[in-house]
Amino acid sequence: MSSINYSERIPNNVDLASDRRLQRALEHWQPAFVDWWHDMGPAGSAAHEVYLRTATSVDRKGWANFGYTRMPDYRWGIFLAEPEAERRIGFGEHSGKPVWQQVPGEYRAALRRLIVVQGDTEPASVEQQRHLGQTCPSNYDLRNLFQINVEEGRHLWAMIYLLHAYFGRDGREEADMLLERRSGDADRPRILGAFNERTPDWLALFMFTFLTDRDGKFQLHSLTESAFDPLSRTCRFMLTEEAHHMFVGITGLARVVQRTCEVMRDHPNRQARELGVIDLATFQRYLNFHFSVTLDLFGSEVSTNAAASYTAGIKGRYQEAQIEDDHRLVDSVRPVLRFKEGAFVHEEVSALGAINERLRDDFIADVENGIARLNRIIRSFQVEFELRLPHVAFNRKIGEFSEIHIGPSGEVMDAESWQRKRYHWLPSEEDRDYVRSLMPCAITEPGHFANWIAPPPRGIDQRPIDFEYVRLD
Ligand code: BYC
Ligand code: FE
Ligand code: FE
Repeated sequence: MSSINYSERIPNNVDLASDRRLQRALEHWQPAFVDWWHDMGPAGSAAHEVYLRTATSVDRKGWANFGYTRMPDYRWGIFLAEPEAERRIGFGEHSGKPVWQQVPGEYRAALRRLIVVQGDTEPASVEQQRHLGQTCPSNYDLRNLFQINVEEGRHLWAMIYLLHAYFGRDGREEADMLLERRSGDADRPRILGAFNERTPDWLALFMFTFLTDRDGKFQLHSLTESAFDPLSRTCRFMLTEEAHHMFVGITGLARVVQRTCEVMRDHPNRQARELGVIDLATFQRYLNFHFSVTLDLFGSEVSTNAAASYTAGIKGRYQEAQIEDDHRLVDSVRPVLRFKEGAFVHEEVSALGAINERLRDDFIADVENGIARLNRIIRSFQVEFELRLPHVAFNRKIGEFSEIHIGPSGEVMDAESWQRKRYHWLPSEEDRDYVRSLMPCAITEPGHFANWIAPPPRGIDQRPIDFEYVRLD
């Protein structure tokens, strides 16, 4: 069961061949996916041979498989983690009953919506990152970008499979629409805010993979808890891919910080920008931006959608089984930060309503670990600067704080003052132009790195840093 059959047109470990109708439907969708990849996938990359990892099975050993592939030939497929014998529902009103192998009619619409929202983010991120190959800081980084892109493409396949296999005709229609929306498009945008923002440069990419892919981690974790077992198994396998995306994010940011600090140490009387590296103030503004748009991805602080999903058993909490409570939460409360009559207050609300907020808190704690790591690097160079996450209410577009104006330290202000200060806190066009000016072209010669980023401590798959990870045409 765990090994993946690559001799089929659509590699899979779900015995697709035994369901001809489904197989035909997916084979019908496949060319549209390939067209989408051609139009919206990494620009100008079709002839490159990329040292990619491809899953051969869904257990740990299955990841050891690296080799050169042209991306259009990548074998996107359908891989579910092994079923867990006798798995039971771990939360909500059906707690303790066996998990579902089919979608219960009453939850069909809600489940489909979650799967569509999840699926929509995957191609969106590929679209957002489409041009970054043309300004990569090294051959090594180019390979990592492409690895992420093909895996996000596969994450789309993961959701498409569920839509086709379990949601009939409306599932197929949703699957088609997932290839029709476009990140940032005025008429047919992607569903969630952050996925319509641009990822115009590599600092933005590392912020995105550090923060927004980490939203992916937490959302996928809560979907692995789902009573709908095929969704749980799909997400469990996706999480093994996600780890690399976040690795690219945190190590990318660490290398940027390291390089800036090295250069500042060596030239104590000069400005970072004169020296062609990213100044930490700009770095902080990028962090403020990406953190705040990613917080929005968790939805409203108090959400009836989230309460209903939890009660139904379709979306749980992060590491549900390790939480010590009744896993039903009918009578539980939780303090949530709200804005009432001009001030922040902690208010007790029903724990069910605060499910999104809880996941956001888990996410923030995880992000804090990464920030601490970056600050340790800064301190090791004795540079006077401390990166800080902005206040949760800063620059929010969704939820409790979307209508108010709050500075990064939580200061309450009017709209006009906020607008005046905006570019102290968020990247300005000038900041973005400066960052882009550091990245005029792709650096692809193995072992060479742009001036603004330190080389990684080690290569991929135990290869040397100057290994030719991408063979250009
Ligand atoms: N932008 O009760 P509310 C990833 C909508 S990332 C626009 O506040 P709910 C990846 C919401 O849809 C993980 N709209 O929130 C990372 C609802 O609209 P409807 C992606 C938003 O429903 C990097 C209304 O506001 N996966 O995988 O509890 C690269 C009120 O909703 C936003 C998931 O998100 C927003 N930010 O929670 C590649 C998991 N926020 O339905 C990939 C699946 C809310 O009333 N999705 N709205 O028209 C979910 O669990 C939930 O849909 C959300 C929202 C957590 C997103
Ligand atoms: Fe993904
Ligand atoms: Fe990802």
